[in-house]
Amino acid sequence: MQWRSIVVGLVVLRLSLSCVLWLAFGLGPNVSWGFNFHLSFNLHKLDLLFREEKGTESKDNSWSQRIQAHKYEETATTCAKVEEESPKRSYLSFFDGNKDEYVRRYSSFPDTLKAKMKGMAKEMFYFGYDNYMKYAFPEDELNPIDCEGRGPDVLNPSNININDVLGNYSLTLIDTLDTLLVLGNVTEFQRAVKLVIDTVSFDKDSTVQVFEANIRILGSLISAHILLTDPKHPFGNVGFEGYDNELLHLAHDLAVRLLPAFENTSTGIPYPRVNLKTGVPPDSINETCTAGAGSLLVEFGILSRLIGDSTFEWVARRAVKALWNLRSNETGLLGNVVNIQTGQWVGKQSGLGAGMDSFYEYLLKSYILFGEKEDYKMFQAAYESIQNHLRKGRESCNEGEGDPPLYVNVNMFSGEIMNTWIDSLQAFFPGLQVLNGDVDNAICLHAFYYAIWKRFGALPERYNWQLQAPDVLFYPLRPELVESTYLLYQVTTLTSLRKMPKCGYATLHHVVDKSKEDRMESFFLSETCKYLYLLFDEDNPLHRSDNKYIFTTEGHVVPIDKRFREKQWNDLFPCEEGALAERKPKNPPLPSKISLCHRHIVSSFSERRYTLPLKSVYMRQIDHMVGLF
Ligand code: DMJ
Repeated sequence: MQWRSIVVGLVVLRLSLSCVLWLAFGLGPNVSWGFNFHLSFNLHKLDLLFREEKGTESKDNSWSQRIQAHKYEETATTCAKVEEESPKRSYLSFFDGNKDEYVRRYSSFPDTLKAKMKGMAKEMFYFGYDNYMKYAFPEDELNPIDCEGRGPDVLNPSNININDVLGNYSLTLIDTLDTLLVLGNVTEFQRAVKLVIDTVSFDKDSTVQVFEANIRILGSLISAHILLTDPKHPFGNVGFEGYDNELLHLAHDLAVRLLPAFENTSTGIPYPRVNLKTGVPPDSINETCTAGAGSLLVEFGILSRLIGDSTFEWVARRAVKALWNLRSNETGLLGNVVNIQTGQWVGKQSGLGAGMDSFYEYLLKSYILFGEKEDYKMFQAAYESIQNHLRKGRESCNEGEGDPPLYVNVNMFSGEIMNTWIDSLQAFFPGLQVLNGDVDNAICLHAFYYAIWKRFGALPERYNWQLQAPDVLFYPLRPELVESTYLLYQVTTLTSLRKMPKCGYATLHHVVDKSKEDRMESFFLSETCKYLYLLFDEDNPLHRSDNKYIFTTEGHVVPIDKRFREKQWNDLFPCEEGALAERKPKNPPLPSKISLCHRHIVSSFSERRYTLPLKSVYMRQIDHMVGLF
């Protein structure tokens, strides 16, 4: 609708002028992307200012202090208590005499800089991609320090860190296909597609994780196939003569090879791994994580609807439903590891990061894509349990007193806090909150992760919020923070990605001493670079209001298309009881608050009177809380 576009346009304009880059410029002392910003940021001075202004000390009633006092006494640090600022201080004006460092730092983002960032994101992608093609293809990954290819670790089958992901199927090339289109490189996209068609086979003696093969390979193949054949031609006419649905056939072939994971399981929850030639290995464990088993529906569902065979969607849905039925009656929460035969929870930790993240993500994204109301009901119930049991801190992100909101890891049955770390995978959650229309909570959680980024110039795999220190130190170039940033329609820079050895970008082994590992995971090109580029490419076809797309959990672009909302079969779930067996209306509307990947901003944003998405005082509090000053 016209009026809607105008409102959205105005909101976006306002954001880009005034709210925007509390992210981009807040790079802290560790980071710079090859150039210096004029704004100097004297943390010591700011700290003094903060102390003077606030009287600084926290009250005893904060949840984090209670934990510190009772359980983890080795930590002396406290979370600063924030009092309400007077309106005069709260609604800092853009023109308010440069008194506030945060406003000065984050309130503008020149077009020239944006263009420069866009160019750098592109360069970064091509440095990794070209070198992968030069030194590593047809192997799965590039070792960016030795400039060599890497395939499965055949000498050590128990090396699941590598073997879960690398299947001897040119992983990086496949995972990267749609990023080439997002960057506007149709020629290379077509060349890459032809290479995949000509060289890739899944008839391999590789034992891979079902989840990883699904999100990185299957998801990319169907995304590239859809974009190739999309009659709307969002990226121009990218199809080529002679294309005969080969990518779809490859996707189907792979999915068939994954199906044994869903057999001989008494719960319907799949085995975690399959051998692409022989099926489930005889010595397979009976345990899987919730995200691994419950995040297959987007790719499997699209495949089913593309080829008119309900099998794939059916097994994926059955797994989701089985997991869902095992949630705690008390808290409504799920654990992170489950036995697929007994349905017993082996891991009772409930959080938003590793082992659980994309389970929640796919409940909502499945609904957005397929319009099955049951998916949305599950998502809403899960979200409510998360807010009730995982979320700590003050009630409102941008108002009131107390610690900033934070999502902790709790016991799924009792709701008690199990540890004091959060992981870097959880940084995706603000993006999901945006899709769910909960922008306020998204802002605070994003700000927390961003503060950690500022401190280390990367996200440590695990950060201990009580000790204000990383628990697990590596950073494998993950996309989650930039993904959320993109979905918050902000612009940022992930400056520390300048970990450029000889021929690619290397995993940071240690976020403090910045030592590196010789590995560049495929999601760096498929997700991290893609989201970075999109942040700065305002004119990208994906941002046109007539184009509605969603990103899979691996960042693959999929159109929200009527044809995915129309089933070609009558009884999708003949064996399911209850809600999943219900006949659904054909095209239920999207929830009104959902913001898809083109630039729709929830309207309450435009009503705000302050210039930054998060008041300076709260940003300062978060920075203080992660030990930035
Ligand atoms: C990606 O492979 C996907 O985003 C997945 O859902 C979990 N995270 C990794 C990258 O960190």
